[in-house]
Amino acid sequence: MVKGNPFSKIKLMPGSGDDIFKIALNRAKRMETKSPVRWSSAKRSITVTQNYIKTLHENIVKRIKESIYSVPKIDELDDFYRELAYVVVNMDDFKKSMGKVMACIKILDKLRQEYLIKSRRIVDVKDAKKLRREYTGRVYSVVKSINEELIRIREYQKILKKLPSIDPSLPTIVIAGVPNVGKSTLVNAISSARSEVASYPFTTKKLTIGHIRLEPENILIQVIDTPGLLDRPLSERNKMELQAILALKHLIGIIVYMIDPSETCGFTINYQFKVLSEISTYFKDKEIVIAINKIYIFDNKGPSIQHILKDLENKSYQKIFLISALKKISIDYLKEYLVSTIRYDVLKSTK
Ligand SMILES: Nc1nc2c(ncn2[C@@H]2O[C@H](COP(=O)(O)OP(=O)(O)OP(=O)(O)O)[C@@H](O)[C@H]2O)c(=O)[nH]1
Ligand SMILES: [Mg+2]
Repeated sequence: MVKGNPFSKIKLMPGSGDDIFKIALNRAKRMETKSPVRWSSAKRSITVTQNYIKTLHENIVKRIKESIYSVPKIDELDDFYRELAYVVVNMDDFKKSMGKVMACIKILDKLRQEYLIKSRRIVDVKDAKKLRREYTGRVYSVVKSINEELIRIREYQKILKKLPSIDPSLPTIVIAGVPNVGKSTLVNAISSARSEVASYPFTTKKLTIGHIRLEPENILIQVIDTPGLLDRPLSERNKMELQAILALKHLIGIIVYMIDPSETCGFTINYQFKVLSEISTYFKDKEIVIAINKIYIFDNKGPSIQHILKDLENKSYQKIFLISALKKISIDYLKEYLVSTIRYDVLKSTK
């Protein structure tokens, strides 16, 4: 099974402390009417009050704990998601907020205990009502005191839930290149057509994710493109964007950098070389394969293919493929190379 975003199953914290309190209070109030009429007034008042205390407590605490426990332990996650989580969320603040909320749960537990004991001394209905009112007031003020934290936790949870669904345990081919160069078309051409779409932090563009299954070893390879990420010079990025992009290091098996020699993508060859050279610098230890795309519409207006090839050779890029992602020209060669390289790496590492 392909793993995805570990935060996707987070159960969001309710919108505010008031929301949690109101629902719990309604449930507790319903308990006020439930008690056998045969009992004496004092016994009935005690039972009603104890049920009220337990119900109010349980409905608040359960809802909050459920949400907090549904957040995976950040520091136990794989490098990719841990790093991304640290970039998109102020982790100190998040942890502090959760800590404060859990401390308040302890106070609520104590209050429950205290009022259950007090309730044993109830003598009549009036007494019982007074105690319930007092308990309710104290619970409300505790919940109110963590309102800001609850709201903040919910905001952070929402951000984490939105992280892309990528499986960091799979060998991954990352397709890079300037906008419109043909990245998504290539993902679809070399991997399962059933591509998923996910959003990555700091870009409004959607990533395409596909898979290739290798037989007979049953190795699954993930192929993703990088619109809004590896599509312009990294030196123009702010620190947070750069960190989010560099988190990709934890995934990458091979980078395929696509070049559009026809320049119909709207970017000159010079610019495309600039982006390539920055990716090469930032991802120094990764293999970069060059895919010169859209070859059949090349019309000699820009630099010739020979010229581009010479330039790439001078820059020591060795694996270069001339392809068309759209017309599926030489896609098999490119795919075969990528797949056999990854197969070799995987088999070598499991030996
Ligand atoms: N003529 C020609 N057009 C192609 C080829 N490959 C892709 N295209 C076209 O180029 C355009 C952009 O392709 P996409 O795959 O969307 O490019 P992209 O790199 O994913 O673009 P962004 O996601 O915006 O960064 C589309 O109209 C494709 O049909 C090709 O080999 N030849
Ligand atoms: Mg695309």
